Amino acid sequence: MASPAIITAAICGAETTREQTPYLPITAEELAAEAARCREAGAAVIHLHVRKNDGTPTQDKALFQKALDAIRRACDIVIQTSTGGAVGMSADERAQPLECVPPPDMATLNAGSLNFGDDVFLNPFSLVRDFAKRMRAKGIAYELECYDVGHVEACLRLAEEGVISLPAPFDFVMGVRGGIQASEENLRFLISKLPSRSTFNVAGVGRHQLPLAELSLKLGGHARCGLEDNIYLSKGVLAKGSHELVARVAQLARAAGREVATPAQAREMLRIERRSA
Ligand code: KMH
Ligand code: ZN
Repeated sequence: MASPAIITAAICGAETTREQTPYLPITAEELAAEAARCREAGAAVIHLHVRKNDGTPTQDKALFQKALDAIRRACDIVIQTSTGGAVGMSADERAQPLECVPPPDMATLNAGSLNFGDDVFLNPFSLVRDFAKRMRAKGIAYELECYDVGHVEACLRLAEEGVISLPAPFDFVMGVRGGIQASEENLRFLISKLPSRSTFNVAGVGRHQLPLAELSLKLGGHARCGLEDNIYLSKGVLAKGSHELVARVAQLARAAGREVATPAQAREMLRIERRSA
């Protein structure tokens, strides 16, 4: 019997703009309302970025604190803060959400560098070691973000060094221009590299989001969806928020014979303590 499927809603991101979609949440209140709609639709985890009021991506601690507090008031969803931020940000800038009180349940740990469209997303080993140490000190669970197969292999080396411990939850981000592309063959290859008893989530970029979510759910993995990675529900039809994509992925999970995980089930599976607001 396959485990319940954890749906992660990436509701904001750093790259999607209001010009591309009017449904992008920006303020703490908008993020909290969207998080609650996603929870209602079947999401157990929110992958969280924040923006300044003008839409500029930021990793500002005070804005993360406001968003975390508002989401916690709105629902019981697991909150995974980004430590990736936007390309070009410094390590200290990116690490700010880890300083919030109480800390987020979870955070991303980006496992390696890559060309990111026309930019470069830098994650040298020194940064990964530093971020893993900061998360461990605060009791924050990590999801290992892998944009290519070498990043999965890098995680195995980091585990040998004692920087991370295995098994761990991996997230295969597929379809970034510069990373591994979104195909069944590539997903099966990534899964073949996964250390034993580790779990995988799949974040397909753009039009690959829903097909890759469906495939991941059939192969026993979890799925991430939302406006950070894809703004369309179907060809030419904007999703009126990440919750519409979550509802679709929840249908796909049930069709694949998977129960949709509640936040409480996700906390147990991801070994996360419930923190009070
Ligand atoms: N915005 C991307 C450059 C994360 O959240 O940890 C990185 C990102 C990854 O979104
Ligand atoms: Zn992100």
